[in-house]
Amino acid sequence: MLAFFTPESGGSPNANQIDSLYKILLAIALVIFVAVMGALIYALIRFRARKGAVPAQIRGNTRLEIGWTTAAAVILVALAVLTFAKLSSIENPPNSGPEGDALASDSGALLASADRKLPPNSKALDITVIGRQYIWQYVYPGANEPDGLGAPYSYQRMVVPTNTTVSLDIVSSDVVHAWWIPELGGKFQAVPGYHNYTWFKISKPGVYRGQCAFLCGRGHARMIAEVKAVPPAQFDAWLANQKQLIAEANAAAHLARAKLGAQTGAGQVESP
Ligand SMILES: [Cu+2]
Repeated sequence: MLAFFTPESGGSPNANQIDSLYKILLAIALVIFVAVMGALIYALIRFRARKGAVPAQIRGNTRLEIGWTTAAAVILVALAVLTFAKLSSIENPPNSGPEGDALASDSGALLASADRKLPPNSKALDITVIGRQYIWQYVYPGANEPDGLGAPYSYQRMVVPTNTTVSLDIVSSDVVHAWWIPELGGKFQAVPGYHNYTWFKISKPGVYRGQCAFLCGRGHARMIAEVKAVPPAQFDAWLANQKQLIAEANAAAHLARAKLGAQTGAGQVESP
């Protein structure tokens, strides 16, 4: 029941921290709500209008006013302290587990950016998330050409290893989209010409679902996203297979292009 009123969590430590912070604030707010409403209802009933009765005419109460101003300020300060105490574990990723560390690469120097938060040992699996009308593309490390081409990628479903800190670089190739897998943490916009960063670290294998959370056009509702966490060994096998499938598809496209060129006599069709 409580889960219905609070953020989704359970997939990644940052999502769990957001959830617990929300629950603490909710509890404090509930206590205040019940106290204020209780006092109001009590006053309504206890001092309701009666025939001939003249209500007490009270003009100000310095002690009471100082009291409620101070109490409100103390509550605000407490909430701020609590939020800042939790903030670091929401923004800063932890290190990968031992098996995940093998898959993470040292991205400290390569990806130096004030906005991108890296784990203490600066090793993470870096995945670029590209929003486009109307599908998500995920580009993995492993480009085999200097221009960055040849990197393995996937669409819609992102496969990641468990116990590995995954660092996301979120971009867009057309309009504004928003990346959001609720159980893995907060929502981040994919804005053309701009980079947004977030991270997650999944401990148990499973599928975590979400979808584009920013109206991006007529196909927006179909722009779903999925993160599938698998044990590191299985991830390695998936990535190798993905590379092979892409290479095969590229070879087939080359062949088809050459054939088409020969048929139409357009021998000057450029190969990419
Ligand atoms: Cu959208």
